[in-house]
Amino acid sequence: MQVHPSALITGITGQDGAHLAEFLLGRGYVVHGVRLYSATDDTQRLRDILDHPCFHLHIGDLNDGGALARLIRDCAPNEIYNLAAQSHVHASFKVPEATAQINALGPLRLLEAVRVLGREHDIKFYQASSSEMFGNAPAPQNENTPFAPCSPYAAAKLYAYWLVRNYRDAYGMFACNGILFNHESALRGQEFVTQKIARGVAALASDRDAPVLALGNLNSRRDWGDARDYVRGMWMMLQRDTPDDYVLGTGQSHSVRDFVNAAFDAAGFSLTWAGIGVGETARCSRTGRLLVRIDPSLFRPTEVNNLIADATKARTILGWTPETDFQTLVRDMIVAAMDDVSHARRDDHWANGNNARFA
Ligand code: NAP
Ligand code: G4F
Repeated sequence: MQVHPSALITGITGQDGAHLAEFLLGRGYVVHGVRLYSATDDTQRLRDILDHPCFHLHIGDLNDGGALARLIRDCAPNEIYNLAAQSHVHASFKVPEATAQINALGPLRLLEAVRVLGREHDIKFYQASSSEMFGNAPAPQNENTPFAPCSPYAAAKLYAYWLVRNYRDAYGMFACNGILFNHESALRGQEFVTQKIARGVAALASDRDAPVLALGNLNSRRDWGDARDYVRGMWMMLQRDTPDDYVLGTGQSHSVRDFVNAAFDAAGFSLTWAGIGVGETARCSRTGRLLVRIDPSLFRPTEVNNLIADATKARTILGWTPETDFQTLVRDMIVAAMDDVSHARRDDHWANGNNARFA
């Protein structure tokens, strides 16, 4: 009888959870996904795999150590991927304590559960660490770059990072940190800048009355890759014989302004920028229509200015390379956002009584 490897994924309803689950199911895994209890349907990103015979959803919470221990005992996974987090950096300034509970103490609860169950030598553990931990350390950043977190989010992630290393050293656990730079996809949450831009551009392209795209800091630079490349990298880390920490990123950085220009370009607009600081705007070069403005409330109390990955270690040891370039990523996100906007408009059209076709 064939034995399938099994994985438990926290944060299953998020961008990476959905992509990783699909990737692992494609490799013959039994996948157990952990989602928060929700009275509303939060499984949109999982719609293609919900009926898969090897996919199982469970209620759990990184704030509830007992529930996590019971899940690990009952699911008996070979691999745990801890992707659950309060993952929004700006929000972490508003809810720093809740962010620490989930992002710092959550991984502690999971690691302790594995240890208390006596499974520390047969479960491999992946922790979703972040390039935000580098803060404003000089670019490019790699595994040897000193950390300098500049948000409650990054500080909490750094606690978890060190905990993973400590559990590896102290208890011999196979525990890895993936220090991942920004990665995006059509499944990206709408509060993150790439998806906000993609959705905003799609709305402006299809509706003359759509709101102007309001953004914060246009000058920060990020190393943006495609989430599907990164979930493959997470899995690769756990297939090694020895645990270690790896940076994943493309090695290319672009400013938020670059992303805005590329996104409008993909939707057929060319932009003319004018003004400086909070007065900066972008208009359609052909019609003069106002398309982008600055909203100072979106500035962060402290900002990470420039992230660029040096992923040499992942390339040489894991054989990992990202397959999607920046232009393709932007274009794919715009195509998906346009598609969603046109579906929503069609649904509205029929919902508003224009359903003579079915009368
Ligand atoms: P995401 O879309 O925001 O997903 C986060 C997931 O965590 C959601 O499913 C969320 O559920 C869940 N969650 C929140 N609080 C929880 C709790 N108390 N217990 C259990 N689950 C909880 O984030 P992502 O982009 O997929 O990122 C995955 C992980 O990688 C996160 O840890 C993030 O910090 C880290 N990371 C992401 C990037 C990136 O660029 N995407 C880069 C580096 C590191 P709800 O949606 O129901 O709240
Ligand atoms: O899209 P963001 O919110 O992503 P950020 O802060 O880089 O964090 C993401 O990547 C991290 C990895 O480095 C992850 F750990 C984290 O979980 C998350 O996935 O913002 C990107 C940049 C920032 O500099 C921000 O100030 O875009 C700037 N920005 C400008 N206007 C905006 C906006 N960000 C958001 N979210 N919304 C804006 O309107």
